[in-house]
Amino acid sequence: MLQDMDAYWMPFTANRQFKKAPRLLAKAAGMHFWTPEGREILDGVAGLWCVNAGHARPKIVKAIAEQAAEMDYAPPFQMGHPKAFALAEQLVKLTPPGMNKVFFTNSGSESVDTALKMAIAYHRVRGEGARTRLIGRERGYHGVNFGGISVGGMVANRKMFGTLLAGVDHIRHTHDLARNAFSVGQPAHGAELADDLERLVALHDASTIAAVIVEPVAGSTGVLIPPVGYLQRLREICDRHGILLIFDEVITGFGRTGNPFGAQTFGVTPDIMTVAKGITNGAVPMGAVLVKQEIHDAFMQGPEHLIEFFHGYTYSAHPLACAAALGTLETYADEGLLTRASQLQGYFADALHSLKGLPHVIDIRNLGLVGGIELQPFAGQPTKRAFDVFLDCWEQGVMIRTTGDTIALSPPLIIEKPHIDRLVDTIAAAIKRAA
Ligand code: PXG
Ligand code: PLP
Repeated sequence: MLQDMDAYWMPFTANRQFKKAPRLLAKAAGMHFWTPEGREILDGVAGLWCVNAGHARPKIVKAIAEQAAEMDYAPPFQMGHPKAFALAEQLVKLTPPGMNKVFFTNSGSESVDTALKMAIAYHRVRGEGARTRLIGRERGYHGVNFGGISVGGMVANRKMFGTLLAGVDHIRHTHDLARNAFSVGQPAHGAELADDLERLVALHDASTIAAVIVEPVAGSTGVLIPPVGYLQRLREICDRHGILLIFDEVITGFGRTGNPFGAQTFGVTPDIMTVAKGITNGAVPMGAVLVKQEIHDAFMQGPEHLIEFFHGYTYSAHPLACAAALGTLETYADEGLLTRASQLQGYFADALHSLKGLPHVIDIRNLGLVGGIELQPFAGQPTKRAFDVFLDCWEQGVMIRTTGDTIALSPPLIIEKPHIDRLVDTIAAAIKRAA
């Protein structure tokens, strides 16, 4: 029976195209999905950058099932439950030194809006209430809520939605095909692009700027790896001017770049980190904001019976999400997954860069277990060539993701070398056909 697909308005989907030729998933385990007909699909993108330990991992499944039976829900305001505290303690063991406080949300978008509100409120509780301006970066992706699209820099996600938040500005993106095409790992050129923040400080004055938010590796826009020295320079400029630095680690968190967080891979500690996705291995929606001790402490003043931060979600620290996250962190620890990308990245890089020279491949980018393959668009039809490759790979039993004309890869961190070979071989054949 053909399922009725009319009622569901699908997110970030070409709805009409999809409903004419649906791609349905019915089952998942390890490195694979299966369609309802039982066709096996290799997962080249960890679902949507989130299933870092692979699918249907026993400790996570068990934790969720047991928690659902024991306590389905507990209100998070003026109440707590043991797993929320246990999870926060576990998370701060993974963060850079000093990032000791955890605020729970349900998604990356909520984490971003929470972090932006925290930054503005932090300056206010310290008596610098004029610091309200937020700085993002061109081509940034910070989710889809109004705060996130305001600091974000992907035009399609912004242009339909009016005037967005006031008082936001953007530094330049770091993509530079002319100087950096086919760099293996971090590109050599572009640290000086961080100085664009000095331009905005000169324009607005530092006393009006609350925070700068960037992804350590820009994922959604097509995998842009930060140039050597760039993030260090951004950190220095923020320090010079009393501006908070927020790393949006929704994709780079939980092992994607070879360390628990991108902050550790790049050796730069932000003031606030936003995470989601891999925190529960994608199994239950959850996000978190990880914060330096002194930011949290600045709020802890006034009468003790008063709420210090007027913010939170009905489902903050949801028991099922906390259980899933604890099962996830245990799985990551058991199998060394948070550093596994650093061992596999050489093989992954070689495989990806073997695609250099194929028709229409104009750049290949990689770091840890993230890869980007940028294609020359068909004249007058942006995004179509990459979408053709995506559809071709799906037919061949491989799931990839495309954004603009870039193929983005972010396989589960349990991937083995033969899977990498199959992934890259399938993409190579599809690129040759997308002529
Ligand atoms: N920040 C970053 C850096 C992200 O990558 C979000 C925030 C938002 O998270 P939620 O959980 O609200 O979706 C993300 C999410 C893509 C793609 O095409 C990437 C994301 C979401 C949807 C599509 O690469 N990342
Ligand atoms: N809208 C209404 C009318 C609500 O009562 C609430 C929460 O109580 C919300 C939105 C926010 O929902 P959530 O806390 O799940 O983000």
